[in-house]
Amino acid sequence: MAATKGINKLARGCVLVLATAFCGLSYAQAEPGVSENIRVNQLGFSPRSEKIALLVIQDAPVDSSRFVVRSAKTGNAVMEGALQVGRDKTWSGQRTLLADFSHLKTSGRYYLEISGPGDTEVIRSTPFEVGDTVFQDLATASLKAFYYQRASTELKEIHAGPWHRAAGHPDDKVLIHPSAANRARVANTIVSAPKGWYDAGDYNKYVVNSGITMGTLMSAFERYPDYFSTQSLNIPESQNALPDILDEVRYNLDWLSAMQDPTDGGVYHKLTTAGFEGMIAPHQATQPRYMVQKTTAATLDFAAVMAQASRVYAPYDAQGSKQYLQAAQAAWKWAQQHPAVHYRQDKLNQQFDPDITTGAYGDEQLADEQLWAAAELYLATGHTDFWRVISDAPLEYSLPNWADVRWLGYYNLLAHKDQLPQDSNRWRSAIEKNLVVAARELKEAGSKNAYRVPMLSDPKNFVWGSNAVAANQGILFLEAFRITGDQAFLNSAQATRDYLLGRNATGYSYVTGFGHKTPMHPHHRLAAARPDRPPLPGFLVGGPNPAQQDDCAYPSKVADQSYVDHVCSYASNEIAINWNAPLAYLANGLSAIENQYAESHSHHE
Ligand code: 9MR
Ligand code: 9MR
Ligand code: CA
Repeated sequence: MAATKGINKLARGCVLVLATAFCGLSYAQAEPGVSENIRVNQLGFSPRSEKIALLVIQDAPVDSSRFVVRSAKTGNAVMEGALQVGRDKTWSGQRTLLADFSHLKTSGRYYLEISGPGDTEVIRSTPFEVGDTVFQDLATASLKAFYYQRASTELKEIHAGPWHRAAGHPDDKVLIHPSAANRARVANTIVSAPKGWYDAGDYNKYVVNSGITMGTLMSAFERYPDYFSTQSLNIPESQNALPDILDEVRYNLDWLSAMQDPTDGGVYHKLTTAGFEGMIAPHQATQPRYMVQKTTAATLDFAAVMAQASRVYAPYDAQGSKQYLQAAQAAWKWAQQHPAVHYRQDKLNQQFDPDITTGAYGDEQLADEQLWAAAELYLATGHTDFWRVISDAPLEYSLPNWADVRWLGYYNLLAHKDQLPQDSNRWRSAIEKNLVVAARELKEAGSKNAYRVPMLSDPKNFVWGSNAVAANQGILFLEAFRITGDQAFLNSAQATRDYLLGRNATGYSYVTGFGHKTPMHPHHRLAAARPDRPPLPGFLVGGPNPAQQDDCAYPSKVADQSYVDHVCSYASNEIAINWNAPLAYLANGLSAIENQYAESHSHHE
C-alpha cells in the first residue's frame, strides 16, 4: 500500500503545480500517462553508459516501488527494478526516486514505466533510445550552430534548410569609434572586418568572448582529430581538405584577424552597434557598426587564439599558420607594453560619442589571459620567455569561463607534454594533480544531490549561462578521463550530458531542437525574427539563473529552477557561442570516445 504513497502525493501536488498528462490521467486505467516528473536524458544513452532516471515526488514513500523498462515498439518489458529512495531533497524540497537501468545495453527505443498498487496509477517517461548513434545528430548540430551564426554571408537552403536567410552585416564599412582612434586611424575612419560569428542572441562580435569559444573548439579538435576529420557539417566548405570544424573556426579567425590594428598590434575589444538592435533579421539590422577601444584582455585572448591557430592549421596551411603566429606575437608585444588597459563602458561613455551600450565583457583580472597567451605562444614557439611566465603562475584549478581562461592554457600544456621543458616534471605533476583532484571532488559532490549530477553540487554554479558551467565541467571530466583512464570520470561527463538533456529540476532538454521538452522561444534574434519556424537547432540556452537580471516573469526563484522559456529572458534563455563551444566539446568528445569503444567492442566479437 505504502509503496505508492509518494506517487499519490505526487499526483495531488502535481495537479496544483503542473498540468501534465499524468495529472489528468492519475486515476485512469489504460494508457499510462507521460509524466514530466520523470527526469531522464531525453535523447537516451550510449549502450555501455550508466543509465539513470529520477522521479520527482513530494514526499518519500515508506517503502519503495518498482520500475519497468519497456520496448517502445512492442510494449514488452525488457527490464525491471526497484526504485531507490534518494537521501537528498531537491533544492525546492522535493524527494526523488531513482531508477538505475544501466544493465540495459541492447540498442533500441524504450520508455520507463512506474506503477502503483492495483495498477491504478501508471506513469511513464517519454521514449528514449539506447544505441551507438544516439548523440550523433546532437554532436553535429552543436557545431552546425556556429554556421547559423555567421555574419556577412547568405545561408543557402542546401546548407541551412528551413533556416536559410539573406546575408546581413557585411561589416566592410566599420567606423573607428573615437575610443579606438589613434594617429593612423582617426575617429570615423572606415575599416573592414567582415565574417565571424554573431556572439549570441545579439548581432555583435566581441573579441573576449570569441577567444574562449575558439580556444575551446580548437582544443576539441586537437583532442579528437580522427573523429573530427571524418565529420561533415554540411557547410559551404565541406568539400575541401580541411576538417569541417576547422573550416567553421576559420570563418571566425578571418574576422578576428581584422580586429587587430595593423599599425601597433593592439586588438579592438569589440565590433558593435552603439546599442542593441531590435529582434529583427540580420539584413534588416543595419545600424552603423563600430570598432571600440583596444584592450589588454582582447589583445591577450587574441594572442592565445592566434598562437593556437598557428599550431592547429600548420599541417593544412603553412602560410596561414605563419601569419597567425606573427599576429599573435604582435599582440603579445602590445599587451606587454599596455598591461592594464581595461574595458570600462561607463567611463568610455563619459568621454566619447556615441554611447556604447552593448555587451561589455569587462574583465580586469588578466593574469589568466596572460597565462593562456603565454601557454599557446610557448607551444607555438618553444621560447623560454613564455615558459617563465607559465612557471610563475598560480597552479590551482579554476573552471574556465569567458573571464577566466587560465585552464585553457593548462589543458593544452598537459596535452602536449612532449613539448614541455626537460626539468618541468614537478610542475607538470602538480598541474595534473590539481586537475584530477578538482574533477574527483566535483564527481563526488555530484553523487550527493537529488539528481546525482555534478552540476547540482553547488548553487553557485547557477550564474548567467549556468548551462555552460555544466558543459565546462563536462570538459574537465573528459580531461581527467584522458589523463587517468578512470571510467568514473567518463561516467561523470555522461551524467553532465544527462543533466543538460533533461535530468534536471526543470525537465527541459536545454538544447534547441533536441528532446521532447526543449526551448521554443530562445532570446535569439535569428530565431525571433522568424516566428514561423522552429528555433534554430543545436543551441544551448543559458539556463537557470536565479539573479534574473532581465526582470522577466519566472516560475521559480530556486537556483536550478530559475529558468523561463520566453524570448524576454536574456538572462536564462539566450544562446551564445561561448556556451555552445563547451557543449560541442562535450557532445563530440563523448561521441568520439563512445564510438571508439563501439569499434573496439565490435572487433572483439
Ligand atoms: O538582446 C540583448 C542580449 O543579447 C543581451 O545579452 C542583454 C544583456 O546585455 O541585452 C539584450 O538587450 C536588451 C537590453 O539590454 C535592454 N532592452 C531590451 C533589449 C532586448 O531585449
Ligand atoms: O555571458 C555574459 C555573462 O557572463 C554576463 O554576466 C552578462 C552581463 O554582462 O553578459 C553575458 O554575455 C552577453 C553579452 O554581454 C552580450 N551578448 C550576449 C551575451 C550572453 O547573454
Ligand atoms: Ca581574466
